[in-house]
Amino acid sequence: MGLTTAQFIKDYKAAALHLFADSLDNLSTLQQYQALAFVVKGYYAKDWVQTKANNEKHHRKQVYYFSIEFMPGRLLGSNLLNLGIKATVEAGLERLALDPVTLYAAEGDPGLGNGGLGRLASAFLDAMASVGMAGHGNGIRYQYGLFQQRFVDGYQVELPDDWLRDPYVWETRKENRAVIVKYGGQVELRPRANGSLQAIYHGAEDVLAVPYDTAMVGYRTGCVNTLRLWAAEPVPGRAHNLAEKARVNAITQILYPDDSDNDGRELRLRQEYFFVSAGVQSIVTHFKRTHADLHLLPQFIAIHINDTHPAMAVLELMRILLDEEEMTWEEAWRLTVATMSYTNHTLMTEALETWPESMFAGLLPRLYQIAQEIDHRFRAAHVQQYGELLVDRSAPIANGQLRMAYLAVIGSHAVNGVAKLHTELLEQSVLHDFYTLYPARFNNKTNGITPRRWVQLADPALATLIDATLGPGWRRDPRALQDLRAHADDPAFLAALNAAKLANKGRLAAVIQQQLGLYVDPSAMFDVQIKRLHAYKRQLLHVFGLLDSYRALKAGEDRPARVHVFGAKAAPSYRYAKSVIKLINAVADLVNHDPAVNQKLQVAFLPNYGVSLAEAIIPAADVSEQISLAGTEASGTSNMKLMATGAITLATLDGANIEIQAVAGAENMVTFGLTATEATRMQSAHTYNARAVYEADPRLRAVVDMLTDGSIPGIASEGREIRTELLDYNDTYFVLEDFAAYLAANRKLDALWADPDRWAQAALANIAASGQFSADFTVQRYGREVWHVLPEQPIGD
Ligand code: 26Q
Repeated sequence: MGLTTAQFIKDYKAAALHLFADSLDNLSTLQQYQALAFVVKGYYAKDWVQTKANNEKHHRKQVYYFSIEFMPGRLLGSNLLNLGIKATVEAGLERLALDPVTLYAAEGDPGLGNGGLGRLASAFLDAMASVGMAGHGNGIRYQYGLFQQRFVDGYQVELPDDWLRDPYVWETRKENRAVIVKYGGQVELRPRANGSLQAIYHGAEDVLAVPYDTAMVGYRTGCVNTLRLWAAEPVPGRAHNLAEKARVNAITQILYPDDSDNDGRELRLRQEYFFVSAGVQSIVTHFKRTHADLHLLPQFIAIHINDTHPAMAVLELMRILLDEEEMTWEEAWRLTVATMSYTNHTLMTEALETWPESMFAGLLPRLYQIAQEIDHRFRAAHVQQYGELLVDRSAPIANGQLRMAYLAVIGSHAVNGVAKLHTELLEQSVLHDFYTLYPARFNNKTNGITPRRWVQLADPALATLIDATLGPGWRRDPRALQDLRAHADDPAFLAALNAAKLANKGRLAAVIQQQLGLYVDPSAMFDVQIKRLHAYKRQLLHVFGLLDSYRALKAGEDRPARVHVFGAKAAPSYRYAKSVIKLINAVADLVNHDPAVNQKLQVAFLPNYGVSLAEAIIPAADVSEQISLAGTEASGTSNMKLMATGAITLATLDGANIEIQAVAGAENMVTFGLTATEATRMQSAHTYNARAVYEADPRLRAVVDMLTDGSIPGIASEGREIRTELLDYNDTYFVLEDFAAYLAANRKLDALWADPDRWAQAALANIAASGQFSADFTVQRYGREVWHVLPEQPIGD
């Protein structure tokens, strides 16, 4: 947009006056930020209206991405970038003697998700707008986001994330678009004249769903899509006592942390139905206003189910088509399957959602009837050909449970995993029966990230260097980064690359100093592992590696200086994960205070890892630890972000690591450890003996023994618990088995580090190859192959 600095200053001053009846310099930083956001909202408002009008006028197919989590990150910087006015606005701020970085930092970071899945959903919204695709988000406006993490005495303490305490300036409440969601009661089915059944509800509980819309601004496309988040409120004008009000408000009060325990499951079910019902209702209502014939639904609407949490969209759309639109089952089913698609994000069987039939039937009686009918028809359709056994194994209702992943597969025309290996494993294991039944539905869609946030916004030093080298074309099409390879032998370029990284490390060092009171040397190797704390992700292996270094340094061996940077939240009820957090903090205490090693080895565990902290850490990483047991991490996305800013990946052959290796080159990455096939074989043949591995390797014995021999103060019970998991429960995730290979891989990194030019070349190869993982391409593949909103292209583009 053609904004001048002078015009911006005028607009900004006017906003300050209008919103706060004062001049800019009298406002608090928060108010200055709010006024700025208000101005920016004004700059895209017309495009937002226009995008909606165009979509309607041209009857463009709309994609609705249903996700129980979204993690958009701060929006001010990305909106400015995407509108193409960042430099203009920053120049204006400078003239007003305001610091842009301070203003950006005043924005809250909506943590409406746990991790990868929620961040992916937001990356896709950014990407869809940036490729000009009509794609919107549908989710929950949680009053409290994921807990804020503090460390007290090295233990994780959770504080509520009251992110709405300051008004969220980007959202708009759409009271006139509210819908009613019904729970419980009884359903009476009364035959209609045409032979169909009319569903009449008695004693249902009505809840008002109020949408809050936030604009998703495309990168210089003029396309502005919508993230619609629903809040639960009592229906106005009806008598509600305090207890009833509290029950209603509870529906959208809290985000569930990724917990495997069974507490509060019914509330979670209410949440899922809440945003699914509200979303499907509003889609159908709007569709009927703009299209003559509901039978055209799949031609103009795609609904995507992000993991199983919104899987009951299948049932809800069936309910509306059957009960409200009076369609026959066959018609309704055909339209539903053609409209829905589903992404699976996990192979862990314990993470596959199931609901007890009794709970489901009590809360959602009509949906339960529909699920039963789907179950009957599924069994009837396939029993002849495949036999009782296979059909019972894969039916959506069995053993008193509704199996949401199976329902999602049966009710969708397309099903995908999130990396090649993950999709293959889905086809071979968890969803194998369905792969037999519906092979054509299965497809892979490797995840992606948005280089706009992770490179352009978070790593201006690198972005400036790339501009100077290639010109700005990579900003729109990051595949152009491949051209950086031509500079692999240019010493000046390699030196500049190292200098940019060093500057970023200096900035992170300041954050570490400020947060932890720890001085770290920016010239040391920054070795980063940032992700949820989970046994399968094996932060423990990383700790063992650094304990081995601690011992080696104490014994007088020389190693390049390393700073181990961790960021990780543990689910509040996940005991083992919390013990590993305590362990990391205790090890940090030990090594950081030991003058015999702390010139060479330091540990910085930054609390409250989330999108904003990731923006500070990622550009400063030299090493990206992606060390999950092969076959357990569906894809990973921090692996992609870290490679994009030039970190060298230290990885197992898991998830998208395999694809990173393929594009970056095996010589530019260090891999180690069991393959997925080897791990599975050892598991099923029961050939793994963790204790024998421990006994056989003196280095391993030494670090495992440190858990319990008092050499790490303050972890008596945690150390024992972890040791028990490893030696008595046979080390579920093969930490001990992969230990020796992990050490060897680390020595390879040390050798590479000793040659800064060679290191810079490897970093360069990663940056150059990272463009492939832009979510822009991922959503285009979904658009062509799953949602059918883009023209088909030959496979293999
Ligand atoms: C389940 C039950 C009750 C409450 C919460 C949950 C819950 C919440 C969140 C279960 C799982 C999640 C999130 C899962 C997730 O983030 N998975 C990650 O998805 C990424 C995007 O596809 C992948 O890159 C990661 O490999 C995968 O772990």
